[in-house]
Amino acid sequence: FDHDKVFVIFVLGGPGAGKGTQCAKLVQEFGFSHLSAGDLLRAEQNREGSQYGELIRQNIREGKIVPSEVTVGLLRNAIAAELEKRKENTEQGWGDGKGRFLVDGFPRQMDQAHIFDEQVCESKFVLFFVTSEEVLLQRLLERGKTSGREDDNEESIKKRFKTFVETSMPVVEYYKKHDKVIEIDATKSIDDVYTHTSAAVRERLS
Ligand code: UP5
Ligand code: MG
Repeated sequence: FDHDKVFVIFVLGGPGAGKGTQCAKLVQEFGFSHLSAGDLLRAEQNREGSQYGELIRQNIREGKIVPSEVTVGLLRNAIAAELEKRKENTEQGWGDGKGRFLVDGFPRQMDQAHIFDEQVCESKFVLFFVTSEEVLLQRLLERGKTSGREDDNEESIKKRFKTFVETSMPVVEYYKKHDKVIEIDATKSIDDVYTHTSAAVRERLS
């Protein structure tokens, strides 16, 4: 990877904190490319001929972390594809060829953070959405009525919470030590949360 061409913001927070929702709004305002690690894994799970389908399905249902090489590989490919598009654009005479990415729901285990740093780039900063487990549970159960996601049921949700606390919070703590974390209260309405998100991002970019 050409490090000058990639700019990455990590978006973290518990299951249902609103990472995907806030990223969609950031895309509209700032023109970032949004890469959800969970979405990439679900797409790979359903891709015909994937050797990882069953492995991904089992881990997601159990709220466990899919082996890091798989997820980093998917992210690398997605970033490379986007950069290729940008390069073509610059050849046509527009854009600066840079890719600005929101990497959503990743890294959620310490080894992933190190692998990504080495193989792709260091993130500029981390957005971290926080609210209570009660709020998260309500949101996910509500979404589960229509999402079709195999992990939006009470049993899987509890397991996702456990993994988040035990495995993913240490990643957030690590980035806090490096002064990279912008913590945002994700309890209020989507628009209220976005007011803070947007202001925080604008400040960091300026
Ligand atoms: N909603 C959102 N914001 C709201 C607000 N402010 N007020 C009221 N409602 C709000 O939102 C969730 C729901 O809440 C939606 O219905 C939304 O309308 C509503 P969403 O924006 O989807 O939240 P998000 O944080 O993105 O929740 P998600 O369920 O996607 O988070 P997870 O982190 O659990 O899921 P993800 O897809 O990232 O990962 C799924 C699984 O993949 C993991 O459990 C793991 O098994 C696997 N995985 C890996 O193994 N490795 C990885 O690197 C990543 C994932
Ligand atoms: Mg999501």
